[in-house]
Amino acid sequence: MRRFCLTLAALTLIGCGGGHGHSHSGEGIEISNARINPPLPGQSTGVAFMRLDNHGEDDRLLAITSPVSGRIELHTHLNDGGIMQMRRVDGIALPHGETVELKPGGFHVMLFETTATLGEEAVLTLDFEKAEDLTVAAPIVLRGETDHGSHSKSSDHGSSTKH
Ligand SMILES: [Cu+2]
Repeated sequence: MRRFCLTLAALTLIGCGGGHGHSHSGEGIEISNARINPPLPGQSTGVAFMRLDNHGEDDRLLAITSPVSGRIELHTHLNDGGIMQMRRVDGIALPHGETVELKPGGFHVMLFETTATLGEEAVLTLDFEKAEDLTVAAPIVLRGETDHGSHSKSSDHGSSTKH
């Protein structure tokens, strides 16, 4: 590919993107292991986790929406003098080529007044600063359970699984 780029550059006087081998947002962001923990008994707030692999350019996860919650916030955990505190964040940085894990004790997704029901699935729609929105069907499982099934992979067609 290198020789082709040099030839093309010589012929047309345009570069080949600086030689980083980066492509643009086409390779995109991959979501895996998305899952939702339903509220504990007597509570109404659920929490979602997932893994994000950014194969595209530097980006940010800005927001998440879902039919099972009218208000979803992105949170992180901070260790404040030995006490773990949750803080809302405006977004989660997704650097090019890196994996960001939303997991217990770190970044997580809070679903307020959620109707998420154990054993069902809910669609999460992720809004990014640059990349196109992605939807993922997340199984609703008890805390500690994970789902390694292929159906939790990100897909533009995932929303068809939700009634
Ligand atoms: Cu939180």
